[in-house]
Amino acid sequence: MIRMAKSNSSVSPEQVVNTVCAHNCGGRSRLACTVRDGVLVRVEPAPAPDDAYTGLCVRCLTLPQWVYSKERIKTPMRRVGPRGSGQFVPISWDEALDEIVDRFNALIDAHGSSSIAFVRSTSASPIASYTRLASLLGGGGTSNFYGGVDMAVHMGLNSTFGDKGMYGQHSNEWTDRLNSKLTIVWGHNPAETAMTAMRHLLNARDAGCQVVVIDPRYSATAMHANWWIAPRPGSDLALALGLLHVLIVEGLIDRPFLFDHSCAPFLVRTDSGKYFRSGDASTSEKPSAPQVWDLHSGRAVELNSTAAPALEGRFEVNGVSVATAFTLLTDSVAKYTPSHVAELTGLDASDIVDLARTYAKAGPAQIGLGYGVDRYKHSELFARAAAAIAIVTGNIGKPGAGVGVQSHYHGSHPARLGPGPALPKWASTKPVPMIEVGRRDLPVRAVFCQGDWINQRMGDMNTSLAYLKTLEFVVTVDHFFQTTTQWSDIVLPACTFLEDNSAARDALVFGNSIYLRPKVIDPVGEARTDFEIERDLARRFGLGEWFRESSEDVVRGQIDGARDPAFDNITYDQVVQAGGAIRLNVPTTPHVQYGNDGFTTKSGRAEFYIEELAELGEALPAFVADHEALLTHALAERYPMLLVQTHARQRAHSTFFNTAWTLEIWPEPILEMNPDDARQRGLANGEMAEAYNDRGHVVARVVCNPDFPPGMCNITEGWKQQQYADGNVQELTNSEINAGQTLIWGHANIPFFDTRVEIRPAALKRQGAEA
Ligand SMILES: Nc1nc2c(c(=O)[nH]1)N[C@H]1C(S)=C(S)[C@@H](COP(=O)(O)OP(=O)(O)OC[C@H]3O[C@@H](n4cnc5c(=O)[nH]c(N)nc54)[C@H](O)[C@@H]3O)O[C@H]1N2
Ligand SMILES: Nc1nc2c(c(=O)[nH]1)N[C@H]1C(S)=C(S)[C@@H](COP(=O)(O)OP(=O)(O)OC[C@H]3O[C@@H](n4cnc5c(=O)[nH]c(N)nc54)[C@H](O)[C@@H]3O)O[C@H]1N2
Ligand code: SF4
Ligand SMILES: [Mo]
Repeated sequence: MIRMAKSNSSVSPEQVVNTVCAHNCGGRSRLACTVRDGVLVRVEPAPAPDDAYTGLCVRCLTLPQWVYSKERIKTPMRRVGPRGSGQFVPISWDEALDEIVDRFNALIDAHGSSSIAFVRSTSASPIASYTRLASLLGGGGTSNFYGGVDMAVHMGLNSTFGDKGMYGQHSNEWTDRLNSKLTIVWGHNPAETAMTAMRHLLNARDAGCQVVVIDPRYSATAMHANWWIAPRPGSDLALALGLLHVLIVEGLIDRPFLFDHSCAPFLVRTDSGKYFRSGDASTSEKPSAPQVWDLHSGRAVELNSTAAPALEGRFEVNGVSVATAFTLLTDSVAKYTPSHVAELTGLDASDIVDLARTYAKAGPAQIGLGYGVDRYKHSELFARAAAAIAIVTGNIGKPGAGVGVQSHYHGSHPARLGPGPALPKWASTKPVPMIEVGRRDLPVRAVFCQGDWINQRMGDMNTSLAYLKTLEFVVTVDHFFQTTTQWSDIVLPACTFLEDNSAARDALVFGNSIYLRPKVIDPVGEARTDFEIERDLARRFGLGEWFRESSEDVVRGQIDGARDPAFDNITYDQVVQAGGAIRLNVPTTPHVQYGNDGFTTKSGRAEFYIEELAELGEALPAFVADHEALLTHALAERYPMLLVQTHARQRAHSTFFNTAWTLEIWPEPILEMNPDDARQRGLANGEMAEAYNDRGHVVARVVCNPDFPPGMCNITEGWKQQQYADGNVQELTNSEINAGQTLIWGHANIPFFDTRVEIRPAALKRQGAEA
């Protein structure tokens, strides 16, 4: 991480423009961009209104190489060879846009607007993601491929604490780490994936907070921990249940918190698993609040009519057997004794006991989740178990406590910008869960991709690719030729976040401030912004009336129209005058989630028990051992290696895949594994190997790492098709659909890491590789 350098703008004719990084590492770093004669020549950190949030990573020093890369798409292109051949010719913007409009209109006339689907990059501008156009097209809106990544952990947290939106924030502000006595960094590698937030963790550690990293790999973050705990991959749910077992058996629980803020005292019918309510026998009645057991009268009553609800116990009410939710939790974790969990996770039983005790006794303690624990089939159950650990110990709603994702912007003040431009009431899209694409019949015949969809967003790529080949028309808008462009009919050149013609491309909240993202340089080649492309297409579709504003107008509306008190007395003009960033109207103390506001669940309490999931046996977060990562899985014998795809320090996903400085350090995809695993397969460091399973294969160079756990290997996600010697890591990844997630949330997360492979020396050698 690089701290601020002094800008020399005052002594040279160069101009320094401050903007905010748009790459989806989530860091939102404020960048000071030096522009000389209209050319971006240097990127340094720009001061944030609160210095706690000043800083950037080394990747962004390479932005000039990124933005002026020779691989930039400079003009619109039309496919001329067979699909997939990569043969394109330049065409004019008018030709390209006309062709898209003609083809889309013909499909809409023949098959309706759901025959078109939109899909977007996570780095896209929040106000220019083609969502407005997608909602208006054909008078009924198009299909919308959504979901699939980073969602399981949020599903679990949202189910427990109340829905805060799919990427809702449950953790306290970053600077609150200093108030923690212990923090568990669980399945997260901020030293590489949240570089600007890592300092808050290190500051806390230096101030005496114990840092515990739970990761099967000795990660760059584990290096900095006081305690590194390495369970077998995919076994964290068992570990969390084991910790709950110890906490409950040893009485390391916060009874007042459980009584006042959780579902613990609610009675549950043991026949149906549903909450027991008044008039429970009659299912036709509108559900009222769950009842509790009154210890004084020995009856089931409304919660607010007793001063003595039971926390524990099994009872009979009118012939119905009931138990408190806490008793069901206690009983459900009874079998996760330290020794049983040791078998399931590969850990020492004494470490499990120690961790539970240390966490409960430390003082305010945090659990910071990453997305390494999001990419297994039952990750939402894991997140619910992790949340239950915080609930039973009362580690929520106070400084230094909390449980939530601690990546991306999670750790910012939860201030909300005002809404974007109004749309008519009928405007909407038809959601299609990404994970189901290619796996069920869809009405879609054409796809509009903002960014690289097939390489980046889809597991089990051969299934998705087969689907893509059935489509009649594919459009991709991107900065670079990448994997999906290869399969497209029309390719459009998009401006990067640095190029624009507008004073305010986006506004965003980060940390405790509001930032603008202005134009830094002119568009490269004939590139246009996504905002302009969406507007130009809309006009051609006869929808121009909904796209009258400039991006600056939209941003002004979002700031001046914000109803959040954090924006009181803050106007767009003031943010501009302040140089594009201003501190929000929020307290100077770090924000604490659930400190003042209650939970937004139906009961207003933290709900570790979810009655809707009783039919699947998941009302409590049970350990479901049916997923590919586990050694007990049927595929484990044939495919003994687990392949994860961590996020790479030198890229943000695929971004920077082609910058010279990052390639110098890490020029090609590597397959990292323990030297013993390599040796057993006749492989040595630096040799080319093939990882394969029933879904596909990839060829990559082996890097032997003695710190790597036996049985686990890694190829970082984000390499582009043209960088692989053969195959693609995404051919191997799993796309199994989770029923519980689908039942509650209507879609499932892609279990990218539930991927077993076997590895052998590659028959095919990369060109130029040593024999
Ligand atoms: N440099 C860089 N930063 C990024 C990104 C990027 O591409 N590059 N991407 C951004 C995005 S969108 C995301 S979602 C985040 C992801 O970033 P992270 O949340 O850090 O996720 P990963 O890198 O996927 O994995 C984190 C850690 O989980 C570990 N892990 C794997 N399996 C298990 C398991 O079963 N149990 C446990 N406890 N740990 C496990 C891995 O070994 C790894 O060290 O990073 C963001 N930041
Ligand atoms: N196997 C495996 N796959 C994964 C993951 C994993 O762990 N394992 N992680 C998943 C996760 S967590 C995430 S968040 C996704 C990220 O997936 P994406 O968001 O799709 O990844 P990016 O590489 O950021 O962007 C994809 C493409 O969009 C282009 N692009 C970037 N910005 C813009 C823009 O402003 N306009 C236009 N038109 N194009 C733009 C980029 O050049 C790039 O080609 O990847 C997922 N894929
Ligand atoms: S890639 Fe991430 S850490 Fe690096 S400058 Fe951009 S936002 Fe900051
Ligand atoms: Mo992500």
